[in-house]
Amino acid sequence: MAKLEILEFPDPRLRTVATPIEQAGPKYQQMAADMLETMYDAPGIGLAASQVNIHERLIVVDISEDQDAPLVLLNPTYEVLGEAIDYQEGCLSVPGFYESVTRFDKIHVTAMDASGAPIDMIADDLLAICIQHEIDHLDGKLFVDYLSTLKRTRIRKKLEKSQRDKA
Ligand code: QAP
Ligand code: CO
Repeated sequence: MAKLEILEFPDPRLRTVATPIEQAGPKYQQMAADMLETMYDAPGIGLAASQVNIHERLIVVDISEDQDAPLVLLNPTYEVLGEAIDYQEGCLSVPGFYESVTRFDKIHVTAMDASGAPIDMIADDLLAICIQHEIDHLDGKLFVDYLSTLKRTRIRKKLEKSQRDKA
C-alpha cells in the first residue's frame, strides 16, 4: 500500500475530465487500496482518483465511523430518486473549508467493483451526497463551483497563500 499526494484547489489538474476504465482488475484493486489508505489517513469519507492525479473513473467512499465499510466504484453513474437537500460539505482538495451545497438525498448508483463485478445500489443521505460529490470530481468539478464567485475567490486566495507558505 502507498499513501498518495492529494492535489489542492486551485490546481488545474483537478479540472481534468476522467476517462472510463475499460478493464477492471489487479491494477485498479491496487489503486483503490492506495486511495483508501490515503483517505483513511486524512481522514476523509470520500476520494476520487482525480484528486490523486489519476484521471480514470474510480472513486472510494467510506462513511462508517470505524473505517470498516469501504466502497470502491469504477465508472460510477447515478440517477436521482430523492429530493434536493442542502448539506455542509468539505473536500480533501479544499482543506479547512466547509460550505453548504444542494444535492439529492437518494440516488440509484450503477458501477463496477475493482474486480469488474457489477454494483447496483440505492444510496441515501450522507452516502448519496458523498457519491455525488466524488462523481463531480471525475467530471473536473469541485464543491466550490456551487458557491458564489466571492466565496470561491476568498477560498482560492486563502489556499494559494497557505500553499505558498508551505513551499
Ligand atoms: C466529500 O470529503 C464529502 O477540509 C468527502 O481539513 C464531504 O472526506 C461529501 C476533510 C462532506 C459529503 C460531505 C476535509 C479532511 C475531508 C477538510 C472529505 C480537512 C480534512 C473531506
Ligand atoms: Co472532494
